[in-house]
Amino acid sequence: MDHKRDTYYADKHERLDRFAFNEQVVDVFPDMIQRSVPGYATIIAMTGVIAGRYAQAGSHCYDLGCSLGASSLAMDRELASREFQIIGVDNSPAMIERCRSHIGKAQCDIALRCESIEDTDIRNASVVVLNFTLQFVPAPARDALIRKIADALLPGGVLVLSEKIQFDDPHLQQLNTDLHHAFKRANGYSEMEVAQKRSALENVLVPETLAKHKQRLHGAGFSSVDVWFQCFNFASMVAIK
Ligand code: GEK
Repeated sequence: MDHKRDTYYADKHERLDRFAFNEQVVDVFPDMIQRSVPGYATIIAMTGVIAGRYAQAGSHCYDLGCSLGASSLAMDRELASREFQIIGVDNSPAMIERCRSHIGKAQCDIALRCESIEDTDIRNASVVVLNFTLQFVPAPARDALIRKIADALLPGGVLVLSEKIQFDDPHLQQLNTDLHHAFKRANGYSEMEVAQKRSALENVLVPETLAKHKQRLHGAGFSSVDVWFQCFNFASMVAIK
C-alpha cells in the first residue's frame, strides 16, 4: 500500500468544511488513521483473528465502512482456504475505487459494494465488522442498523464494533481527550492540525458512551457483549448472537 503522509490540516484553512471521505482523504487515509487512532493496527489484526474463530463455512463476512479494505484483508488472511465470502461496503466512491485496486493487488476474492450500510442487504452472516463507522451514522439510525445486523447474523455469529467513545464522567472525558491529542502530537501532528481536524469532525463523528453501545447491543438481541480492547477514548467490542 502507498503511504502518503497526511498534511490535510497542516496549513490554516480560512473556511473549515465538514470532514468528508473525498479523494484527498483517500490519498492519505492509511497514514491518517494510523496516526490518529490509538491501537488501530492491533484492532485490525485482531479483527482477523476474531473472524477466524467465528466464521462459519458457507457464510458471509461483512466489513461495513470498509474504507481501503484493511479489515477485509485481515479477515481474508485468517480465513484463507475456508469457504466463505467477504463483502466490503462503503458509500464513498473514492474509497471503494482505491479499495478495489488494493484488493486487486493482493489478489483477494472480496466483493465490494458502493452503498450506504443503512441500506445494504445483510444475510447469512457469521461475522460483521463495524470498525470506526457507526460513529458516522446519524444517531437516530443507529438502533435500526444494529438490529438489522443482529437479525442477519447466524446463531453463534459475531459483531466486531470499534468506535471512538465518550465518557459521562467529565474528568474522564477531559483526561481521555487530552491523552488522545497527546498521542496525535507524539505522532507528528501539530496543535493546529489537531484543532482543525477536531472542528471539521464536529457533528460528523458523533461518539457515544460504552454504556450506550452495550445497551443498544443487548437490546438488539446480542447475548454476550464485551470490550476486548480500549486505549484512551477508542474501544473495540465483541457482541455474540
Ligand atoms: C478501517 N473500517 O480501516 N455507509 C457506508 N459507509 C459509510 C457510511 C455509510 N452510511 N458512513 C461512513 N461510511 C475502516 C475505517 S473510516 C473511519 C472506517 C475513520 C464510511 C466512510 O466513507 C469511511 O470510509 C468509513 O465509513 C469510516 O478500519 O475514518 O475514522
